[in-house]
This record gives sequence, C-alpha cells and structure tokens, in this order.
Amino acid sequence: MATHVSEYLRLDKMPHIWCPGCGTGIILGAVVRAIAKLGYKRDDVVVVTGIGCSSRTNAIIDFNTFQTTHGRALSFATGFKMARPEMKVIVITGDGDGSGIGGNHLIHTARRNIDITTILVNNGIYGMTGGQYSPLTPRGCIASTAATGTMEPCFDMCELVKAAGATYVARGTAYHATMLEQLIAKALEHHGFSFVEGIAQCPIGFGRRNNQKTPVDMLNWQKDHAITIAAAAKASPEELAGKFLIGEFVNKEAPEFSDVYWEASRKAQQKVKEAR
Ligand SMILES: Cc1ncc(C[n+]2csc(CCOP(=O)(O)OP(=O)(O)O)c2C)c(N)n1
Ligand code: SF4
Repeated sequence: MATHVSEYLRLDKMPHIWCPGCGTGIILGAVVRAIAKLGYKRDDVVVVTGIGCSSRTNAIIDFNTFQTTHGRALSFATGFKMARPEMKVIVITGDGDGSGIGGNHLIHTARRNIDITTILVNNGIYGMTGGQYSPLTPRGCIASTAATGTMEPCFDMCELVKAAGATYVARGTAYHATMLEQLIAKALEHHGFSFVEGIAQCPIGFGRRNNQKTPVDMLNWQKDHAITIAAAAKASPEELAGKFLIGEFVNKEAPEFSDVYWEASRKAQQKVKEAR
C-alpha cells in the first residue's frame, strides 16, 4: 500500500497542464486519496480517459493508464474489464466527454451494470477547446457558443444514470473534497457500475464569462448552492430553490455484467465438453 498519495502520481510529468485554480486537480486528489485509503496496488488499477482537460489526469496519475478517443473511454474500459475482470477499472471523464459525445456509451454501460467506476468531472463547459457549452451547462449561462446564454436545459447526470440502471450513484463537489473522497471510495468498493459526479470549477472557460471572477468565487458558489440529501429532506421549498443535491443517491446490488458473461461462458464450455 502506498504510504503517501504522491506515490500514485507521476511527479516527473509535473508541471501539469491545468490553469491556476482549475477544479480538476481537486477531483484527481480525491480519487487518489480514495485509492490510497483502500490500499489498491498500482498494478491492479486501470484508469481510462477520453479527451479534455479532465481527461489529462491520465498524464500524471500513475497506474495502468489509457487516454482514448473523445467520448470513448467507457468502450475501452469495458474491453479491459471483460478481459481482466480482476482489475479495478476507473474512467475519468469530462461533462462534454461523458455526457455529450460519450453520452450514449454512458447510458449503456450503466444499463449493463459492468463493474467500472466512472468519475465525471462536471465543470459545466468544454474547457479544453475554449468554453463551448456542453449538455451540462446550466440554462442561461454564457459560453463561447452562447453569447446571450444557453437556451437548453441541462441534464441531471445522476438522475440519467440512475434511470439507465447504475447501481451506485453519487454527487460531490470540489469544495466538499473530503466528502467527495468518501463517495469515490464507496464507488470503488461497489461491485457493479458506479458513477460519481464531481462538480468542479473551470475559471477560464466558465467562471470569467459567468460573473464568477476567481476560482474562490466558484468554490464559494459550490458551497452556497450544494445541499446534502439529508439536509434537503428537512428544508422548505424556499430553502431548496436554486440548490443541487450532494451525497449518495443509489447504492444497490444487481447482477454484474462480467460475472454473468463469464459464468455463461463457463457453462457453455462445460456443455461442449460433456457433448464430446
Ligand atoms: C471526435 C472529436 N471531436 C471533438 C474533439 C475536440 N475536443 C477535444 S476536448 C473537447 C472538449 C472536452 O470537454 P469536457 O469533456 O467537458 O472536458 P474539460 O476539458 O472541460 O475537462 C473537444 C470538443 C475531439 N478531440 N475529438
Ligand atoms: S480550461 Fe478550464 S478545465 Fe481546462 S485547465 Fe483551464 S480551468 Fe481547467
């Protein structure tokens, strides 16, 4: 087991590419601390990413890492999990990568309930390519492709993957980093498709266009607008207005896809042997 989180990072790849105050590093820190706490061996973990600032976590996290094509991390991850079911497979994806170009893959991976932990870094924008709006940009926000504000409602990703069949679903924020770490640890321990949305700040692509001038303003926004599921249960409609929920939404058991597949395969091979 690593004694310090830096043992899970490729320090020789520093400095990283992220802008000062970017929330991606905070989410990465929560992932790494959760893995360190669980004591996974470096060789037993696979981290798969797509393309985007958040997907660049793969450059500095020191496991078996694969940076794939935009939106396709879950397809590659599914292949790894099927070939090596004993490995701990993690996908780190952005809101554009995971809910836009990769949205179809996400709902079907959730439906299949394959044992992959997906961390979706939701900064509400396409950060890497200059701040275009994504399916998770809240309605009315300014983006480089929405000068007067987006006109579409955004997805609630936790509701979406829950409806698709995910068996562990949670949301945290960069501000609530310790809680996020705990949610990620539970997701990693879960046997089945687990999904954790981490609300993060992109001061460059989102904040400066949307009246959140500094990373601290953005973290304060997370603090002021997040409410735990337990607190929300006791809050009035007025207190809940404009708030989003954080915590664990789903934690249930269901048959896991690679178990089902390999068991069926074993039985089919047995039948062939008996027929000889
Ligand atoms: C097929 C394809 N389309 C578009 C792009 C360009 N592209 C690269 S990163 C990116 C946006 C990533 O946004 P997001 O997933 O939200 O991650 P962030 O950068 O905000 O962390 C886009 C559109 C690409 N690399 N490949
Ligand atoms: S553009 Fe946004 S998401 Fe990308 S590194 Fe900069 S602050 Fe982070």
